[in-house]
Amino acid sequence: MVMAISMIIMAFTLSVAFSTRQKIEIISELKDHSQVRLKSYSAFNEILYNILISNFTSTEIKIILPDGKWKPWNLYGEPIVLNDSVTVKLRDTAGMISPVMQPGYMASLFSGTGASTANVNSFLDKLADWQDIDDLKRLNGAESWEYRTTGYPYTPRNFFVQTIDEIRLIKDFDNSILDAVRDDLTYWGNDHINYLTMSEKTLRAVLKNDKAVDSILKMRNDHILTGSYFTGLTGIQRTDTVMFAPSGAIKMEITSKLNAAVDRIEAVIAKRETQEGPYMVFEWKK
Ligand SMILES: [Ca+2]
Repeated sequence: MVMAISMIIMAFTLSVAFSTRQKIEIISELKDHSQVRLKSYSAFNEILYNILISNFTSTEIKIILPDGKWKPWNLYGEPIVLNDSVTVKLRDTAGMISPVMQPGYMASLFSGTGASTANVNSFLDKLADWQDIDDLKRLNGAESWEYRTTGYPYTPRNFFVQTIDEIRLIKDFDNSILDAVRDDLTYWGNDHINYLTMSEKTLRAVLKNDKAVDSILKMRNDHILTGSYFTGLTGIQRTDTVMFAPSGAIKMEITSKLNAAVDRIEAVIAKRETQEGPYMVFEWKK
């Protein structure tokens, strides 16, 4: 009898201890989650502040430190370690490729993934048909008839794509091609491009000159890359659409981690004053 009672008491004590331990684990996990969220938002504010008050070089933001010295934050997507738990990637959107403004460069990026020339050309025709207002099919294109007769539940928009991922809706499109270059595409197309803030992948795809790209990357790493050096290496001159300066529309990707908790913010911020405030938020993804 005594034995049975002490067994019951032991089982009860064990179960209380187990559920308490579980509760403590859940509470500490929740605490981690709210802390990483806080860290992401605080990083967002710090970056926004720095974008608004700092000077831009051709490839970087110069962050002024309290002692008057400065440190560079690159605008071509190399990870920047903000503190123990937060890493940030900043991209000048002028160094990214827009499917609306630079479809040819997007095709070069696609070719860089190993897509065949025939596939890329066929995609370009279909993209053009998707966006042009008429219903006249290009050589390798597709208009409403081609979509309807092959079982697609929709037809082309006949207007510019509204997001990058809308490209996935284009007839016969291979999603893995877009996945491979998604980070280098932007919807916030600029009227000018800045080669100096392109990623290595984009530079190799659009310049098709590995030797020049190697020199560009080396100079950029040494913080000495300028427009004139770039022109010297590639022959590409500054024009109305080619500028060797960031656009002021900056994409930021913030990742905060604490133990198993992860929080991400992705946003495109433009350094552009309106009546409502000193900046604009073009895109916000949490
Ligand atoms: Ca069309």
